[in-house]
Amino acid sequence: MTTLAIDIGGTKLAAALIGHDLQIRERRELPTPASKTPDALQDALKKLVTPLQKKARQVAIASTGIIHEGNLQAINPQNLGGLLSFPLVQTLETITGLPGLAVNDAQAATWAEYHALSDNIRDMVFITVSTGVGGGVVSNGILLTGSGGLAGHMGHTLADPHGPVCGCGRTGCVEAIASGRGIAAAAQGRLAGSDARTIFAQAAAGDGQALSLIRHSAQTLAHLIADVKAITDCQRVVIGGSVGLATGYLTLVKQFLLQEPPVYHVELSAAHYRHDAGLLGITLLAQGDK
Ligand code: ADP
Ligand code: BMX
Ligand code: ZN
Repeated sequence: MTTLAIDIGGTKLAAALIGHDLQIRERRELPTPASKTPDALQDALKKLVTPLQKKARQVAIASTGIIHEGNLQAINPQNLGGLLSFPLVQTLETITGLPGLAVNDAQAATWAEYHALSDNIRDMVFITVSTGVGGGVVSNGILLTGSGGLAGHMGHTLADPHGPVCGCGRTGCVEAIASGRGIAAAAQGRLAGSDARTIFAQAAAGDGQALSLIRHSAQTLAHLIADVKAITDCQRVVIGGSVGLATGYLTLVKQFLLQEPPVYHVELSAAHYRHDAGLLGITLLAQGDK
């Protein structure tokens, strides 16, 4: 059965047709509209999926936000231009006329990445460093989603009590420091107003401030990984998202993790499915794979 898979992130929307063979066909991308009202997101989704929907039998949505009973509730509305909530499944079922399913983007990506690991790994954690910092946990082979969809939202654990205020309402969350938006928000002077992609390019060109912003993000992520190891005793942590997959970032995170006591060390790897982990994970979940 062909699935119309959709990945809704804070920066980009992606959609593709994916068959039982898990091959991605006709992948499309659009920028995520930054608007407080749901209409802009609805219009963008319609534009994204209309060319694909005729060939699909179901629609499967991996989305940023807490996803519960088919609805999106932002934990950090700033990542979506202030949008607080959105009826995901209802909207996409109406647009496409197909039956729908929705799961958090990082939880979905976790499921795909778990399947890419060897069979002897039963406990793993996936972290996306992207517009925000999202995550997912597989414990003894089971994907944790929580009773209300919140499980794995480790971007909102405390990194620095004196750190920046996070859009979720807490102060000093990992996300407020380490995410693409967090990196960009801390930029000053010549780099003020630049996005994370530009800051990485500046770091590659030798800019000192850009390098230190990226190092601060990577160090914050390494501290989170040590906490995650203490909580889950996972055998692997997989890193995804455009910041997480950016050249040199994972190497830095590994270096910072080695500065922690050995009990907190865990093998780190880059997402096998790169930027498509969310699309593939939600397809696996929609196919009933558990
Ligand atoms: P989404 O959050 O929509 O899933 P991404 O995973 O692409 O999207 O993450 C978006 C964030 O990654 C933005 O902050 C953007 O500036 C940053 N980014 C995009 N491309 C790169 C890159 N090549 N290197 C570093 N950062 C990047
Ligand atoms: C935020 C939160 C998570 C999401 C994570 C990564 C919102 C809108 N999103 O912590 O649900 O998994 O960002 O999202 O509150 P991304 O857009 O960076 O992929
Ligand atoms: Zn937060």
